Formats: sequence, C-alpha cells, structure tokens
Amino acid sequence: MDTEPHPCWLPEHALAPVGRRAVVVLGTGAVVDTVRAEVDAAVRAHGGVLSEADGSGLPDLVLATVDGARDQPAGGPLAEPLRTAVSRYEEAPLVTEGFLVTRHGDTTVVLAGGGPGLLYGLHHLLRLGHRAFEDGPAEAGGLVTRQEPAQPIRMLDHWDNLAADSPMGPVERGYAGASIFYADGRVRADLSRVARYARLLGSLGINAVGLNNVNVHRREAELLTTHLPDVGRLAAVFRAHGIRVWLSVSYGSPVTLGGLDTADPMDPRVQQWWRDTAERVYSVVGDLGGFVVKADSEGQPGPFAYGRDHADGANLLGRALAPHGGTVFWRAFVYDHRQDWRDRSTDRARAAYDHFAPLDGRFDDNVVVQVKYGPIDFQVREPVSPVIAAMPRTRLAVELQVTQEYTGQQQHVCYLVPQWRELLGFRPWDDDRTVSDVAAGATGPAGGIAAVSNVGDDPFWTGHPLAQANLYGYGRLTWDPTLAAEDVLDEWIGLTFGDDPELRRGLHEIMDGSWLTYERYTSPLGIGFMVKPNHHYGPDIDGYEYSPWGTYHFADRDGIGVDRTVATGTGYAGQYPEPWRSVYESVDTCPDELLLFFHHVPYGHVLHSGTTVVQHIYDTHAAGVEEVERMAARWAELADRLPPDVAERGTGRLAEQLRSAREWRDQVSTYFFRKSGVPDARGRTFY
Ligand code: GCW
Repeated sequence: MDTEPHPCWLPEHALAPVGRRAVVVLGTGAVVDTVRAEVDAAVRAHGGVLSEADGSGLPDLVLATVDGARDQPAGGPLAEPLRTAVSRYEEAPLVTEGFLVTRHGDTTVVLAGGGPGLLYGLHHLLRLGHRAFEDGPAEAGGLVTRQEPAQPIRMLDHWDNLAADSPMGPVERGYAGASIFYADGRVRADLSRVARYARLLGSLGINAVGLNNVNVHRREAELLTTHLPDVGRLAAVFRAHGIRVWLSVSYGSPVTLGGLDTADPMDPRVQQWWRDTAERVYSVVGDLGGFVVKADSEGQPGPFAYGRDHADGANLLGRALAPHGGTVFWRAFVYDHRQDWRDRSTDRARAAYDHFAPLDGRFDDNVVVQVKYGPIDFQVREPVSPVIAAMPRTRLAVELQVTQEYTGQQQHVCYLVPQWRELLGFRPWDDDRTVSDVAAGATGPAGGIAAVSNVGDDPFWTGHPLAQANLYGYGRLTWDPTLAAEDVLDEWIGLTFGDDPELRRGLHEIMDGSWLTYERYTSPLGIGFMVKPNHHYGPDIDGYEYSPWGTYHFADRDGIGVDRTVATGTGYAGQYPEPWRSVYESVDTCPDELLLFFHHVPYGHVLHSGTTVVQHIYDTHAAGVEEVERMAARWAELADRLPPDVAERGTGRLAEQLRSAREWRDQVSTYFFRKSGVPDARGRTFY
C-alpha cells in the first residue's frame, strides 16, 4: 500500500497504558508471538520494557497462557502471582478463548487458555487504560475480571469479488473503495493492509472471516482451484490473530468446476467431487474454517434443481468437510426473487421459515444455518426473523449487516450498535432467553454471529470515518451482547481520538441516536425499502412496488402496509411463538415501529403515540432532517478538535447526508400527502 491507512481504534496513543509498563509475556505459538510483538511495539513507542520472566522484581504486567505459566520455575519472582492466577483459573476453567485478570500487589496478571485468549486479554487492558493497573479487590490475587466470548463463532463475511470486472464492482455492497484482499483478478501481492485489518479484528475477538462474496461468480470459484495457494497466504495472515478463514463456494461447483452433469446431492459422483475438493483445499489451508454457501437464492444454484431440500444440500458439503474439522455456514436467505407483484398471496417474509423450519433436526453437526436478523433484508427496522425461534435442534448463526447497504451506505452517519443490541437482546419466547442466547447455544446447539464487513481500501477503511464505530461495535457485541451501545461508542471514541471530553460529548450527540434519526427520515413504521432499485441509495417510494422482488408497501389512497396477520393476511405473524404471534397479530398490540410490517391500516389510524399514521410520517420526516441539521452543525463545532482529514471527510459526508435526508423527507411526505389528501396538522407545505 502506498499510504498509511487510518489506524482506527489502535493508534499509537491507545497502546500507551501497556506501553509505559514493565511487561512479561509467557507462552508459545503464533498468536502469543503476536501478543509479544504488540507489546514490544507498545513499549518501544512509550518507554516501557518487555523483559524476560527471570528479571529482577515484579513487572507491572504479566501476560501468560496457562501452559506458559506452568513452565515457569518454581522459585522465580513470578511464581507466586502465577500460581494464584492458575489456581483461580482452575477453579472454573474458561474456554480457551477466555481470559482472567488478577492483581497481585502492583502487578496485573492476564491468564488465558491459549494465544487468542491472551490477545483478547491484552486488548481488554488497552480498553481499560490506566484503570487496568489500579487496585481492584484489595487482597493479593484479587480477581478483577474473567471473561469469555458470548459467541463461539464471531464472523465477518466479505462480499469481495476476485474478478476486477465483476458486475457489482470489486466489493458487492461495498462503500469504501476496492477490496483489501484482491486486485487485478488475483489476491494482492502485498498483504500488509490485510495484516492491519487482521490486527484490528483480532483486537475485538473476531475469530472467523469469509474471504469472498456469497454470490460466487465464475472467477471467484477459482479461489478453490487456481488461487488456492493465495488463500493459504491470506489464511496465514489471519491465523496470527486467532482468525480462521472461510471460502464462499457455489453449490454448482461440481458442474462448473468439476465438469459433471449434475450437482445432485444424492449422486455419488457429486459427493466424491466435494470430498476430493475438500481434501485438496485442506492440504493447502489445514485450518480453513469451512465453506459459506448461498444456494437457491437470487439466482445462485442450489439443491432445489434436483428436487432436494436444503438439509440435503448443506449436509453434502458438511460431510465433505467433516474429516477436516470444517463447518458449513449455509444461508437461509432463500425466497422467490421472481414473484409476480400481482400475486398478493406470496409473502417474501414467510420464505425462510417455510423452507427451513420443517428441516429442524436434519442438519449435520458441522452445519450452521445462517439467518438474516429479519425476514426481509437488512432493513433499518424489521421484526426479528421467526426462524431464530423455530429450529431448536439446529446450529443457528444470526447475520447482521455492518456494511450500510440500506442504512445510508457510509455516506450517512448511522451508528448501528443500538439496532444490533436490540435484535440480539430480543426475547422470542415468554421467558428470558434472547436471540443472542439462541446463537450462543443456550437453547440448542451453538452457532454464532456473522455480519457483512464494511471495509475497503479507502484510507479510512470505511468511507465515513464514523462508520469505523460500527465495525468496532459489531466485534464488541459478538463478545458481549449486553454491553450498552453508548459505552461501546465511548470506548471507540477514547481509543480512536483520545481523551477530549468535549469531542467525546459531541460525538455522542451526533452518533448515539443516529440509527433512529435515519429511520425517521426514510421508510416509516417498519415498511422498509422505498429505495432506488439496484444500488439502494436514496428515496424511490415505488421503486420496488411493481417489481418481482417481493418488497411492497401497498400504499393506496386509503392506507398503507402489508397485512401479514393470520386472520386476514399472509399468515406470517403465525410463524412466531407466543407471545409475539398474538402481539403482532393485533393492531392494538403491535408496536408502532412495526405496524406497517404487519398491518395494512388507513392513514387516519391512530398510533399508540397518539398521532395518526400520516401525521406521524410528516412529523418524523421533518424531525429526522432537523436532527441531521443539528448533527452537521455539531460536527462543524468539533472540526478543530478532530484530525483535519477526518474533519474534512466527515464534513463532506454530512453535507451529502443532509441533502439526501431532505430529499427523503420531501419525497416521502409529498407522496403520502398526494395519496391521502390529508393536510399536515402543522401547516407544512408539500409539493
Ligand atoms: O441485501 C441483498 C443484497 C445483495 C446480497 C444479498 C445477500 C450478496 O442486495 O447484494 O448479495 O442481499 O445477502 O445474499
């Protein structure tokens, strides 16, 4: 890379809390070496020392794997603190990715089952800053914290295309430049940027990365063949940070790559082809995570063509990967994308449940069904997908979208952590179990969380510098879904920009509520879409209304919304367990923000908030734009406190956000004024 990309949340100053100390690192292995290198760089920059264990006196910080601790000589200065920490660890062993932090006099000890846990422990201390070296519980060996990731698999999927001339550009739904992995139809020769990325992800506890687009074009398929050695190079970069890589593969590969005349999962030749392929792939990348598959979805090939179902298809790949310890992430995003808009009985929202729920119990142990958080497609507001509560015998992963396809495309400030927190904390049943619990395995076998990454080769990685907070926040929530969105943002601000209270306050004002602001000026009350077809940026209220994609709002002169009730609609509400089935079924109990997702109502329908649907549309759109005006003004006040390049990029993007928000407001308000004929109670003029 020619220029240094932005350091995100790991600039030099963020390493100071550890870099000023006397540190000892104990343990062996690739990720422990990464920890050592990280500490080495930090102490060089900030004046601390990285020393050997047998140095004189106690260091400020010991970072040790359990094995590294056990290897220490019995009589050395570290013996006592390590013995105490190990016994604490043994009282309640952690998963290998977990860590515990104890204090012994003035020494902080981080102990982990392996390299990744140690890396996560180090970054935990960096987030704590100087507090990591203050006394916790007074007694020697006091336990400060013990932590384990909530999710076993914490994945970022890249929709990056290998082919330079791919129809969707270098990164499908990418808003931050070209792919950091590929250029000119091959894996980049210089992977230094990838190494920086792996470091950033490792600092958050991300442990899985999907390397290529789930829409697998002919050229992408070559990652399995011609470019396999380069996949090995990428894998090595990520491995040092505790991350395994995954490949998206086409279900049709036995035909397109193998020259067979079928991809039927029951055909022994097909089974053999996948076994051979897995064998070959693992001979190059021995720790490949596995395959990600989008089948029978938006034109991708799948088992339906052979009269088979998705358990047949997924298990075919699972069985090929099983001898190598690999796992299939099989996406549940299966629906008819060629439906007739005249057909009011077909409901895209129902599709994933209809296809997958009946298959519960049929998926092999190394198959994870990856479910988008909502039943449609990453909208600013959707109910939680009913599939999540419907497959207790299946490993499920919930899929989020960090790339802002439908939430402003990294032109708009839209801090998504509040949305994800709400989704992951949703309780599908009449008890305490959450969506995150389902993914984590509290209600059945464990799956994990996946999300589409938002980075590219842009100097800020994410287009909008503030979109870095979404990547950061995604990682943090996969570790702990109960973290408050404001606290996550606070961490990110401090690490990224340092400790300027006024800047901190200002960024909170701009970002904390930005998801809800975006919702206010775009499609109302859970109806979704209304975006320009294809690229999905900016308003086009009827853009998809007479299309085959199944994303309709059904506005007419009397009202708007999709009747998804059991009583009179598509029956979608019936896919939920109680209490939600009843809550959503009735207009009286359906939450306002999802009203139009579940019900077709007249414009004069009075919401729980006390205002009518049409007046709500007018009011929220006006309010949303005013909020963006305040965001832009606040940004201008903060400009001097920000690095000039960040200030300048943000200023340009906020101007665009404001222009776009006004366009949304004017088109949406005018559209509903024209449809309904209802004047605005506050006397606003429409066009
Ligand atoms: O949101 C839609 C996008 C497609 C994407 C698809 C998916 C990769 O518009 O670009 O394809 O979802 O999730 O498969």
